[in-house]
Amino acid sequence: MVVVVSNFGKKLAATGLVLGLFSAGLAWYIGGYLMVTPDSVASAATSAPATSELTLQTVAGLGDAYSQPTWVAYLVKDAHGVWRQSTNFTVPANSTVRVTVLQYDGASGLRNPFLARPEGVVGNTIEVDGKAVQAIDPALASHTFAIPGMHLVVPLEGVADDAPDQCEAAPCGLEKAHRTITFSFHTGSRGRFRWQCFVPCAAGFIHGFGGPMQTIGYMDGFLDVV
Ligand SMILES: [Cu+2]
Repeated sequence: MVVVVSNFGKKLAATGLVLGLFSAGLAWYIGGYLMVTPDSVASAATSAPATSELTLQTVAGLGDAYSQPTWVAYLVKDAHGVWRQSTNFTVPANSTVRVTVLQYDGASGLRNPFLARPEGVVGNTIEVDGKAVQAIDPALASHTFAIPGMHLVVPLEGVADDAPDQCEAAPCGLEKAHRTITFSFHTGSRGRFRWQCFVPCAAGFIHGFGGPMQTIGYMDGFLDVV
């Protein structure tokens, strides 16, 4: 009888320990992973009235594979010209934002070719390596910069697979193979808008839409219009 009680006590203690460890793990996952969002980086003011500049780059692999997974990601240049790992951007309300995307990643291709046509940008035109373009080949899309709530879609053409001098480590410098995509869009009243990539670019995930495609700081984030 005594033995039974003792065993029961041990089982209870073991169950309590497992539950405690599970709760601690869950708390760490929620607090340290799910609720962590990168700082917001403001677009840079320009001399033209009500205009600012946002400079981004997309890279094939961000992270050292130890402290962070090596994932496809966007980076943003801050006011001091330093590349930061953040996908939360702040831009002024009722203004024109001029965006430059330095695209260092290869093509994955769009599932929905409709998104290969820019939408919501000034003149319905984007510039790819200095050339005005009204649509790209959907198969050559590497990422999109899309803000559904603002009806903005910008497809980003990828670097050719055989391009020399491809970027291995982020942030990437201008000497590495890249495409330069520029466009402008107008902001309206204040608000927080979700933006995201729509190209299934998450290598190693089911249908290419897991991991970085659903994690703030990689392939999606927020545009705060203030
Ligand atoms: Cu992407």
